[in-house]
Amino acid sequence: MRRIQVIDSHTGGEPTRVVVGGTPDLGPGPLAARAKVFQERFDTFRSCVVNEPRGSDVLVGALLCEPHDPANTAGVIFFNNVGILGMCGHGTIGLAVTLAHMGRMKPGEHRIETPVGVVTVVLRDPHRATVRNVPSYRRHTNVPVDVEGLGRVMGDVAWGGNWFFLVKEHREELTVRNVDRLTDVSWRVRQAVNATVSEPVDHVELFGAAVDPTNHSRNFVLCPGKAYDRSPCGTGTSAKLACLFADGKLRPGDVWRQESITGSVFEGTVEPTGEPDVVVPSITGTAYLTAEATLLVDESDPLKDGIRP
Ligand code: PYC
Repeated sequence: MRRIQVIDSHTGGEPTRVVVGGTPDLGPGPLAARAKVFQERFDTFRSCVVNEPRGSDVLVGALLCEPHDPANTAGVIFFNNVGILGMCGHGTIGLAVTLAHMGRMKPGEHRIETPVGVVTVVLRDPHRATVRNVPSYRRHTNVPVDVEGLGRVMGDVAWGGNWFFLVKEHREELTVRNVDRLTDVSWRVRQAVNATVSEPVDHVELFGAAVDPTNHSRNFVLCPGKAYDRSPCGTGTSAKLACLFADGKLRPGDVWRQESITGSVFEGTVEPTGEPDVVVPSITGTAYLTAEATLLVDESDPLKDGIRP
């Protein structure tokens, strides 16, 4: 019987499963190189941890790694039901709260290595953290895509640690009871975007009016494996902040309150980098622990590696 130790949390409703023991040996080197080893040689481990019967489509895994630079607090490789994520904002907040619970992170500032660069996390209290993300920017503005059954949809292509297509104008109702339709629409938008632009866009965001008037906007975010983000999505909010900055609608010091489809909120701010329209976004959110567990992997189980969608 193989054993894998995990700690689960949720950040604004979106779950994170941090793998803290029983992890595969990815060898030394920067996180991007180790992520490649993880993808090429340990994809069954990924699927075993996050997919059914131990997980679900919505679960994001976080493989806790030794940092390449010992001055950094930790390294992490995020993954989901279909593969590896470049960065994950809600997952980094979940990781910080998990490391605090393990006694491995004290309140204050910490550097975390990811496959797409080093991010900073400030642990504010046992539940609240701010992630200073990788530099984020808009690549294309108002790209028209022809979506099957919907017609022409316009959106921006932006990087926030993952590639996003951000749609402001649509006729969809952004409510939880409408998620089946939102998922279907966003999936079709994603296919049209992938047939139009060269960036590997794998997340789609629909924006609308916030339900809570103290927030600036509500979003629905479709993740690469067709699950929707229960949180406002840290990398997706970063992409949004970059677009707002490029449009002159958000200045350094302004706080953007992004509401998710479930009503949870991330607060975002930007720091210009000096490069035209490139910002470093900071995302603040709250996470709570939900489980400490040992996953058991019986080598004789025909579904030991999980059910891949
Ligand atoms: O919070 O960045 C995020 C994220 C990406 C995918 C799911 N959540």
